[in-house]
Amino acid sequence: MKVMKQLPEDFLWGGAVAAHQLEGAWNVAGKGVSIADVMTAGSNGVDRKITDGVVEGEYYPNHEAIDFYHRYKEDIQYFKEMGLKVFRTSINWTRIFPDGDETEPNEEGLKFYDDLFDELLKNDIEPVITLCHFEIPYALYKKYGGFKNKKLIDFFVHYAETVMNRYKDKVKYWMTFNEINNQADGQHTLHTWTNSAIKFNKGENKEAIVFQAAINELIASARVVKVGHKINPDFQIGCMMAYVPIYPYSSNPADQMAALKVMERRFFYSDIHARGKVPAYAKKDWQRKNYHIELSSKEERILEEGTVDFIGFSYYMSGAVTTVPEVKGQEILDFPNAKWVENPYVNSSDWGWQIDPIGLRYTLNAVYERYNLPLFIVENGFGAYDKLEDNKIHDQYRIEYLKAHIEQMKLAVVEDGVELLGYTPWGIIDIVSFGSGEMEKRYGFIHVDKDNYGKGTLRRRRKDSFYWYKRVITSKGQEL
Ligand code: BGP
Repeated sequence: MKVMKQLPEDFLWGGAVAAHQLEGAWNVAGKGVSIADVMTAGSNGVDRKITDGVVEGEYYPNHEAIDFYHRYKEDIQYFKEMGLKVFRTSINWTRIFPDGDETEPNEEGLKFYDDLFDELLKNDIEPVITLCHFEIPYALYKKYGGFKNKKLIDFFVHYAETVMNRYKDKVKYWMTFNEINNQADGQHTLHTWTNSAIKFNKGENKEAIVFQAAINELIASARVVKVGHKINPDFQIGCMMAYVPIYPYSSNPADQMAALKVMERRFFYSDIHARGKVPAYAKKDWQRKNYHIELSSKEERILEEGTVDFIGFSYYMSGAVTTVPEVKGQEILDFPNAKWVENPYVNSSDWGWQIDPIGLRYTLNAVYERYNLPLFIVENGFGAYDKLEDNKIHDQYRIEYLKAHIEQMKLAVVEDGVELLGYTPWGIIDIVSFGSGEMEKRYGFIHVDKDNYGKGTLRRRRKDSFYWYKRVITSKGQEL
């Protein structure tokens, strides 16, 4: 047996973004409105909100974002200089089908991604594509109530089939729904504005509806896996999960059980994506709560036949839970006896995200053992305030974060035998933050001159992390 001493030669070093967070040009060339286009900024601790259509006088940071739509050629030169092998972005569904339910695609939108992918390939960078990264057409939310409606399955499959056919010789790695599990993750909220775009009716049980939407998305994803493999048998079609390992706060067996149960809420999605079956724990949960989730035997077969080729995931932090009454914490949805608590063994970012590099090795091991499929870290990074000094950004804190995570990633591959396709750190260039809508929560290795209020020249500057990552890639991960 070959013992791997370092990362494989063909390891996919890259960077990740999402269309709506960087492209801007939200209403040009026939593009429709997506839910991301009606989200206001959330600067200064105010949450983002979804408005009923675009309201005059509101500020929507994604409308211009960093204007990648017009500047991608320049940006790709930076990516090339850094040595990226892959670039993960998404296709903005509303550039292709403005309202989501049309039969004929918008040629101008298709042409944009043709040009973008050609430019990447010309510079030896392979595109890695997410089909839906929180960019559902707003019309599908308005007219159909989002993914709780089974009609969206056909719309999504038609969209996916259209772009997979069009780019079949340009894209090999695809992912269906970004962070599909963060809509019902067992934390304190239901993030229904992400991929499911659910419009609730009065009196509806929100949790049941979220599970229904999730099942519909999982069916859509499974159909896309099948369709994609027909279009090009070489396609690698994966899911995309947000993995946050949940540790028991203490060795109290009740804490162990609580952590396991909360984790099931996250695994539910990849259990279906990878194993093709609704897990027993979910069926029991639905039964107990009297939820009627529509899933026909034909659809069950679709789930079985459309399992994914790899597991893509984001990793930023870990969490901890306890049942110990004396320990203070935050309520967890659906788990009245357990609470989220601060883990005393890890530090937090300025946004309270618990920094835990060992958690990445733990996750790689746990997920690989659970599914035995190749893994792909498609997001990891450090959101921080950067300071421009003498035209430079000395972001040593970001380098430290990434270095510590890459070290653990290497251990998972070299020591533990995890099969890992690649690593694409999040927000390779500064973009609009999804959670806050702020520009000043920066992840990039390339700085973009723009502030939380939309002011700035959009000038790009290399940060210290740019030069550092370039060295990491050239040395194949040896020099950190
Ligand atoms: C993930 C999303 C991204 C992204 C990232 C960082 O949840 O897939 O779209 O933005 O997290 O989050 P934030 O921008 O809120 O810091």
